[in-house]
Amino acid sequence: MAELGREAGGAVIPKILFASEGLAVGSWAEAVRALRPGLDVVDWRDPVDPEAIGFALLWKRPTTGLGRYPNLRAIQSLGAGVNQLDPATLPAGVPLARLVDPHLTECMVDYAIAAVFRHFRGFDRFERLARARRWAYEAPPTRPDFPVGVMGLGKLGGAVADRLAGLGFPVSGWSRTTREHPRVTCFAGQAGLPAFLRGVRLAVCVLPLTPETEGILNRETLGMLAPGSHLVNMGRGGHLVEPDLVDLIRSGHIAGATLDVFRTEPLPADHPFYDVPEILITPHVAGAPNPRTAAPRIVENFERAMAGLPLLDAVDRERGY
Ligand code: NDP
Ligand code: OXD
Repeated sequence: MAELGREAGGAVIPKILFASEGLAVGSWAEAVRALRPGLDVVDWRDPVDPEAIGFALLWKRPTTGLGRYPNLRAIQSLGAGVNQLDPATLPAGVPLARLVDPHLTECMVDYAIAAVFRHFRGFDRFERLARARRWAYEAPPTRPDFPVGVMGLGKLGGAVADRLAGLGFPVSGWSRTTREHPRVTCFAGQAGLPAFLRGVRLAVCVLPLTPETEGILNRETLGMLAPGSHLVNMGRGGHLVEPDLVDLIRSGHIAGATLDVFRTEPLPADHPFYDVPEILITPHVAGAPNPRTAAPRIVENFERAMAGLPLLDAVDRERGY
């Protein structure tokens, strides 16, 4: 085993900078060191020689510019999404990777399944009826009559679509480029969006937020869903035009929504969503990375960056995801 902070040949191992709002460095440093004992993870607020930093782990905006680290070879997001990183603080030409973590994927799948079943079995409606002391029997629905559409068929959306299809729901999916999936009916691009939306009773959004997907859930697109449909947004708040959803719920076109992400987080206490009983608000909890399960990918990307190899799960900065 290499001496702490040095490779076997004596060369100093570059350090990993940790810059996050909301995540604490301790458990991440521990998880990385459990795999590579010589690897040092330092919080951005701690004193460090800027030249010693070779790799950065970021969640949300770093409050300090990364340009001051001349030997920075790569940036690894600690989230699957990267839109929360302020591009102005990311040095041009330094490769960026998003996080792929099996625990986070599983959490997202669990959240989607819970939300789909809540709407499918009418728990949202029964909860409101019971509060009004009303007993309204309905025969249980059948899964083949409840088509679900997943917007985004990447690492997370693909896993969600696959699991819902395995549960017996007819599942369709929408992506930017054409995808193929043995159990999912696939649609692609703006041209494929209307046909995708018209065929589903419940839409689950697991898209990245990019200039193309900003405001994609709006009066026009949600209006294409069949009357009485549901929406689950677990992508980003910027996907949804919030007043449009409220109007569509008030008009009865959308029966209910489960929302995990919002344009402003935390959702301000005076936000109109709190007054809409058909909306379930969860505080951006659908998925979160786990240091232990995420560390292998982080260490692999560190080693790739040091060897000058392309990162796994690299972000195309032009495309925005
Ligand atoms: P990926 O990059 O693996 O997949 C993105 C998918 O979205 C791809 O299928 C891509 O299409 C599709 N897409 C992108 N742009 C468009 C577009 N303009 N039109 C149609 N489809 C488009 O991302 P992940 O699955 O890992 O993550 C998805 C998002 O989930 C994150 O960016 C983040 O916003 C959100 N998220 C939310 C969490 C939460 O707790 N609520 C937790 C983690 C992530 P193509 O296949 O053609 O490239
Ligand atoms: C993510 C998130 O992008 O937690 O990983 O939202």
